[in-house]
Amino acid sequence: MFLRARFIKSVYNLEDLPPPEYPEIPILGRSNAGKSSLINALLNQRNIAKVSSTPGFTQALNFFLIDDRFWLVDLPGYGFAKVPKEFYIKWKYLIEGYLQSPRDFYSMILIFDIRRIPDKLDKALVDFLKALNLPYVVVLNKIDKLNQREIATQKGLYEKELKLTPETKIFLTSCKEKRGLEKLRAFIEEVLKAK
Ligand SMILES: Nc1nc2c(ncn2[C@@H]2O[C@H](COP(=O)(O)OP(=O)(O)OP(=O)(O)O)[C@@H](O)[C@H]2O)c(=O)[nH]1
Ligand SMILES: [Mg+2]
Repeated sequence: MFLRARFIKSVYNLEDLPPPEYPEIPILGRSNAGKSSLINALLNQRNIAKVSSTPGFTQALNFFLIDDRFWLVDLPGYGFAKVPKEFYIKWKYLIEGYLQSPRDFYSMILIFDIRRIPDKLDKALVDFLKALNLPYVVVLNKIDKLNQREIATQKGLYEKELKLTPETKIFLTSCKEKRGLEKLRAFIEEVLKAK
């Protein structure tokens, strides 16, 4: 169980990244997938990370220090319609620059809305992480919206489309109904201890 979470800072430019003092677990995914909600759910806090039904809500890298042990980093999402191309280019520069910085990444958490079909942006993100050899786990969120059979089908689709290896850990969660979070917390504990 994580006990104490403290918001540290919002980073809009790579020059403003805090020195890599703690193990870092960034949360990546499409806009509206539930990145900010996942942080709140994991920490059992209502609104430490700001959640919004407006896609593109989180625009900075937001650092949260958990129990003086590690950082969870809430990232701005990609891929929502109706934004100028410059916005995506800026996102790409910030995120790619961050992921290529010499930091103490323990694992990425890649979160998806399980109802969606993975598209080329999702695939590009996974390919990027693979190319950099960055460790990641996959979270399929919003399972409250589907039945068991649909969940199994979508999970299979993600494995296939993102070319996930059998070793890739996949967590099924609902931030809304607080499901599947204990396993994800246990995984975080495990990576923190293993390194
Ligand atoms: N039904 C359901 N809705 C969820 C779940 N998780 C998040 N949501 C909703 O999805 C919307 C987006 O959630 P956010 O956590 O703001 O998403 P985000 O990935 O941080 O989005 P950006 O900051 O725009 O990148 C909000 O309306 C949430 O309430 C879930 O497990 N089930
Ligand atoms: Mg957000």
